[in-house]
Amino acid sequence: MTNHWTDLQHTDCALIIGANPAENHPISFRWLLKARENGGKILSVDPRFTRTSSQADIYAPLRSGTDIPFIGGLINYAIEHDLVHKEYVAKYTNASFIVNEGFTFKDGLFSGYDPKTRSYDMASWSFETQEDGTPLKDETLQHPRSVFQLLKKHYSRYDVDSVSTVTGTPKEEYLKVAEAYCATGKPGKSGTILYAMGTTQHTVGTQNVRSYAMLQMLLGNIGMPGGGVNALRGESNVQGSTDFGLLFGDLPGYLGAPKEQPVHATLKAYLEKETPAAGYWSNKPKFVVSLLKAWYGPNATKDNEFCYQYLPKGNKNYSHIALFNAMYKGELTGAFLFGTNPVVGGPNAGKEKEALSKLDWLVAMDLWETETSAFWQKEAGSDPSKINTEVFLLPAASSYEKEGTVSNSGRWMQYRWKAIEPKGESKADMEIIHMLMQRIKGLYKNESSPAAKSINALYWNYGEHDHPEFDLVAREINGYYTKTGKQVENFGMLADDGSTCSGNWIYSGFYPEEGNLSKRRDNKDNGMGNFLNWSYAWPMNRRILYNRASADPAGKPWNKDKAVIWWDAAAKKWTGHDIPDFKAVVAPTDKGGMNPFIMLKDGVGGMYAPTLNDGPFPEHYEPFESPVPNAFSSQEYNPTIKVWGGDFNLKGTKKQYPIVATTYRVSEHWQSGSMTRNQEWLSELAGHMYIEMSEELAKEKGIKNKDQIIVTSARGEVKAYAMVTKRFKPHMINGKKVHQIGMPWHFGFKGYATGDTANRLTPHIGDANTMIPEYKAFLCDVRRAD
Ligand SMILES: Nc1nc2c(c(=O)[nH]1)N[C@H]1C(S)=C(S)[C@@H](COP(=O)(O)OP(=O)(O)OC[C@H]3O[C@@H](n4cnc5c(=O)[nH]c(N)nc54)[C@H](O)[C@@H]3O)O[C@H]1N2
Ligand SMILES: Nc1nc2c(c(=O)[nH]1)N[C@H]1C(S)=C(S)[C@@H](COP(=O)(O)OP(=O)(O)OC[C@H]3O[C@@H](n4cnc5c(=O)[nH]c(N)nc54)[C@H](O)[C@@H]3O)O[C@H]1N2
Ligand SMILES: [Mo]
Repeated sequence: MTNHWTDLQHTDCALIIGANPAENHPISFRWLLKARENGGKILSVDPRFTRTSSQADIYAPLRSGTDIPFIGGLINYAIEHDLVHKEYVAKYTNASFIVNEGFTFKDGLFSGYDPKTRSYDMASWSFETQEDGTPLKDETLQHPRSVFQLLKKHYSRYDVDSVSTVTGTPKEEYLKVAEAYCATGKPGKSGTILYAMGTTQHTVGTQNVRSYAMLQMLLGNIGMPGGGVNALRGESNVQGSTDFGLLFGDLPGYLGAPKEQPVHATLKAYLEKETPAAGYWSNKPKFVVSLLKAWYGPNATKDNEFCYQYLPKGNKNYSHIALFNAMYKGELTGAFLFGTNPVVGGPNAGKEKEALSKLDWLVAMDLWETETSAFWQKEAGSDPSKINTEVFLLPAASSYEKEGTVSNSGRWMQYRWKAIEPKGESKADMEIIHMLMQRIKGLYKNESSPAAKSINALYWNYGEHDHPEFDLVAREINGYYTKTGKQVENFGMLADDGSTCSGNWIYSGFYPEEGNLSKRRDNKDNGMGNFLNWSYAWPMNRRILYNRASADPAGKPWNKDKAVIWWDAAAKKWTGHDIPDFKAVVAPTDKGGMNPFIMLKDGVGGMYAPTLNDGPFPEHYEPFESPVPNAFSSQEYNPTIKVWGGDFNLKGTKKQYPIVATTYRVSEHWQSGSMTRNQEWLSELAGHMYIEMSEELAKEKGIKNKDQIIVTSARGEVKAYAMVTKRFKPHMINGKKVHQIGMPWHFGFKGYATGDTANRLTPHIGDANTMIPEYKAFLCDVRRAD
């Protein structure tokens, strides 16, 4: 989230698209309902009428996989109706930048496309530059090659009629959303966009999010209280885990992992290649060297490149989809699963289960025996006599049985005290890893192979025995001065000469000498719902990112009732209810004083993003499997997604599978269900796998409510109960009726509430930038079971 939960109360309009927070993020509604008490509106855009929709002022349905036309249409509407916040756009975004002549867009393709590699050469997407290397600008936004004019042209194709025939959203509903939301373009008004998996789990997931960011910038909504682009994060600590490098291409703190290539061959070369000349990332060497010092301690010296060579430098794609493809081909020997259940949660789960049987060994750390650690059992439909995988199950302690921190969607890092002792032999994950590492170090102690060297160099100083000290890890994450051992104040103090260490620069500041700030619980409101002494928010305890943009170029809030920070001319500093984006003494007239987007090289928001794999502007492509041709171009699906062939990747045709399907969550269950289907009372509340469908489709197929039905896709089939409901309605797409069904993905064969796994149906295909699977839009067919 650019903003945070309590901040939602300040919104004039909440556009909830691709999320169902009433069920999946219920606390949000406490603040959304408060916003409504203050006159704010709630909009819900979802293929099905959800519990969120039931609380909304306006509900608009859309066909799964058509968010870009939906938002592209709003961008067009805002421009056409002159609702754009012009000063904000001209000053705080790259809309004024001039794009090179070589940039073109034709029939769904941007310039530089190579069909053989299914990728772009991005050279022609760059900006024209002035002599000093900075982009050429036209702040009147009139230049035909200014980002603004190119954007206007691009989205002029997304007029209301075209949009409505592709999305299936009735025109009347669409216009209601457009009018309500685009009204937030008025200076001083703020609208928030709340999104989650309905947005991201698509082959165009990243561009879906981009389209939200662009709309928000056009309307001047980023940096404002009650504004922003707000990802409602999923698992309790998924924000923390991405911050700490869980994504395969990242080291902690979003530092890109080095690759096996000449430009990354040495630390010096890596830093030269990866450090931009301007913007906050120009400090990257300080963060990288401090990270290496945290990991390798005194063994990391200037002379040995701070142990840089011990970092793995992989060139492969290590995403979930790629790993399971490799496993299926027999390229992996073993796997460690730390709290994950892919036999229920993975795309094309039937095949992922098969892939597990190609392993020699599998270690699962979990609270329960799950469908995954039991994949070889008869109950799973497997023949144990034919499976050679040796499975180890290490019992893990639950979140209540250990201490640690959890970072919520609003970036608040909150410490949690241990409530009870772990049951039986179960142990905290950190303890398991610590014990493993002690043993591994013992085994390699006297060896000198390259692998042994890197293990021996690792500075594992978290306690001598089998019990690691949480506090030592926490202190190292913040970082300290290597000479004195004193905690650094924040990441501003980190250095690239080995005199500081920090396990994750973005969190540096949470644990200064005075103590662990994630333990703070002072609920005094510092104004505008920013509780600055409650826990710690990264970066620098800042609660609203890009908050500089809540004030006009001179530093005066766009709206005095929505003031977050402002320039106090007499005191010569920024002041207010939050921590400003840059040093408080940088005046609006100083260099950088008008640049709210400090992480970006140019200091302004990227209305145009010449760095994404699938293009600088979001463009509509149909999902990998779609019931209709693409009405906007002859590119059927995203031309830059990686399509692995083979039987892991079967693709259904619209002839055989004419119905759109989507998957989602319910309040009563959590994820793959291990946590909830093992609880009797929750199992009782939602005990069976079911499929939601419209009355119209049920009638066509001769299906009645509660009938047993079979849903098939190119990957497999599931049996379930029919839930015939008014929540789904057929979409009218280009004058043709298209049906959509939906189903929860929580079920499996373990626990009390069992049922067929929805993911037997889903495709093994992912987004062009992140590889997140396309769980939200695929094709299927439905019939009665008898
Ligand atoms: N009770 C409960 N709460 C949870 C979870 C849980 O399992 N149970 N899981 C947690 C996790 S890990 C996550 S990631 C979050 C996920 O939170 P959400 O994203 O809210 O979860 P979903 O229910 O998967 O999807 C949200 C909505 O997207 C809609 N949708 C489907 N296709 C599209 C589309 O193409 N466009 C649009 N605009 N909408 C579409 C679905 O109908 C659904 O209502 O929830 C978290 N909270
Ligand atoms: N079709 C479809 N599939 C989806 C999605 C969808 O919307 N549709 N959503 C996707 C999303 S957003 C997500 S996040 C993934 C989730 O996929 P998974 O992460 O595989 O699913 P979870 O059920 O959250 O698995 C967590 C496991 O961790 C265990 N666990 C809980 N606490 C601890 C702990 O402290 N330590 C350890 N070691 N284990 C613990 C639980 O018992 C459980 O078995 O699923 C994805 N799959
Ligand atoms: Mo998630």
